Order: sequence, then structure tokens, then C-alpha cells
Amino acid sequence: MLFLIHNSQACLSVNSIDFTFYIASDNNDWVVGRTLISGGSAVSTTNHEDCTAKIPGAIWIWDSILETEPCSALFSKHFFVPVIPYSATLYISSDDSHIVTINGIHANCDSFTSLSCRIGYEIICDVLNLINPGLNLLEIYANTIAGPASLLYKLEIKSKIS
Ligand SMILES: [Ca+2]
Repeated sequence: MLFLIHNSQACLSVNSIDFTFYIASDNNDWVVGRTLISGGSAVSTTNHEDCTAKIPGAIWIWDSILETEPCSALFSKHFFVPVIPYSATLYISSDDSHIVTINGIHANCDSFTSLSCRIGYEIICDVLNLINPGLNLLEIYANTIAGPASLLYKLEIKSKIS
């Protein structure tokens, strides 16, 4: 989890601080998949070259470095939101498809083709209504029907510190 405070003034009013943080696909994602049937940490994939999508701060992941078999994987990550956010945006791409839930509620961020893995076709969706102050859970069910398998995402949350 990366924290950014977008204000570099010398004398800050606490109310003026725009607090932004994000979680992103990385080796801290928990994944249950074909090669990690009991679960484990996601790994960086090496077979995503056909997927040109870019989401800064995120890396392409799966449950194995070089998956080529048709299969599914469930990725999950808990994250803590300290105050009520005013913005929450999910950027996500997958090879080949994905379904997203946040706190067990379906988010409107799915893709059912591999198009989202191409640059310019990343899925971008507003998930503010699904984020709660406190502990949250992001779950992504991803599937590949042939060839390489990869997932790339970033969830950016913005709050005002008061
Ligand atoms: Ca694939």
C-alpha cells in the first residue's frame, strides 16, 4: 500500500490535505489458482507481452510465472481506509476476463473479453459506493481461455484529512 499526500506547502491547514492512497496488483495479492490450489502470493508474470495495457504502480500478476493452460484464479487483497473517501476508482486489465467484487458486492468493472489487456482499453470504474471506512476486501475472479494469463489493476482512493 502506498500513501501519497498531495500537498507540499510548508504550513498546512489540516483541512487542506488531500490524502490519496492506492492498492495495486503486486506480490502481496493472495491468489488461489491452478498452481496454488491452497492459495499463496501472486507472482509477476513473464508472458503478458501481448497485453499492452499500462496502469502505473501495478504489475501483471497470476498464480504462476508462465501460465498457458485455460484456468481461473481468485485474487484477493484486504485494505484499510482510514476516513470516508470522496473518490474511489478501479483501473483494471486482464487476459482474458475478470469479475470484481468489493466487500462481497459485485462492482461494475467486469470484462469478458481480452480487449481490456490492450493499451487504451483498460477498464476504469467508479467504486466509491462500495468502499467503507475501516477494513475492505477486493476480490477479482480472473479467467484465461487460452494462451497467456495475467491480471493488472490499481484501486485509487482519495480522502480529505480533517
Ligand atoms: Ca489468455
